[in-house]
Amino acid sequence: MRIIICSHEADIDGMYSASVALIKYPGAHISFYNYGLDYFKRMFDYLKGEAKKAVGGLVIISDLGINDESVLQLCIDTIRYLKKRRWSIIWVDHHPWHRQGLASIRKLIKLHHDPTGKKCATEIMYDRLMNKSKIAKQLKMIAHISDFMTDVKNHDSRVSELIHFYRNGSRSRQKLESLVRKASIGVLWDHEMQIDYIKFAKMSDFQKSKSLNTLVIKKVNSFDVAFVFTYPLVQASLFANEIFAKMKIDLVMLFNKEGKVSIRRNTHKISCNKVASFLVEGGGHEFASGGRLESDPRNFNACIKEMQTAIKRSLT
Ligand SMILES: [Mn+2]
Repeated sequence: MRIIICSHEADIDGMYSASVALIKYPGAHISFYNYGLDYFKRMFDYLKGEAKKAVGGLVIISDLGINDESVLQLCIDTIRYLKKRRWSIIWVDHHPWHRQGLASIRKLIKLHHDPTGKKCATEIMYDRLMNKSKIAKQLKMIAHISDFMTDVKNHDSRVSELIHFYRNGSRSRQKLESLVRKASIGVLWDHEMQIDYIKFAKMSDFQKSKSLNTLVIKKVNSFDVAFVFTYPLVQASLFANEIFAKMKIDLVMLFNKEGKVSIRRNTHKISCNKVASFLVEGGGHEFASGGRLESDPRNFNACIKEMQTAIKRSLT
């Protein structure tokens, strides 16, 4: 039987939740996606294509959620087609979902959704699929720390950085898949990753210092907010933590040349998710979220103004 794992390319949780699924189904095929209509379309087209080729199969979708109307119908059509071709679907996620979407999809498939903000996708995958495996247990603990940024001091961020590097480099798919496969057999780091990491570290240190030069601090209501332009190899969450460690900032908004925004907070008084909801395609969690800018990313002042407005609107 053909088994396909579709997971989120974004971070450790996306990778390790796929690894946990792979422990259960070692022969599975793996592919990675992200938020946005294009990615979901690509995923659903791929799945339909596979179901067309063969009757009977299993799809595991992980760490991705239906958060907008435009993907919902596509998703329902795909699920109906898969079921007609006698494929089963297991869907594991912890993101906030579009409400009707959640209700209608829940009726159709096995959906393990935990929106409490207490568990990451790898933990849900572990609970539901693989709670006897010691490797899976280790992976879910690492993913939790990385997702919720608890216990940061004991957290080895190199894997997160490497994922970021792979996503932005050549042979991206193969590199990510190899990381997932290695993790599924308990190899969390090896010589190949070490070589890649050294390459990455040199380039990203340079880009981090260039990014820091663009940092602007503004008062928004009573909060100190940092706005910073980030170069491609700068990983948003880790860089935000470095900024929080260096300066007294409540919120940081990072944006890149594609106009993509990442929002991270250092106070519980601001909801990142709410700020994001005032951006284009905004979404995410209370403590970490993202979206896109309408302004031209080359126009820093316009970008900062747009982000300031989003924060202000989130605070009323
Ligand atoms: Mn996740």
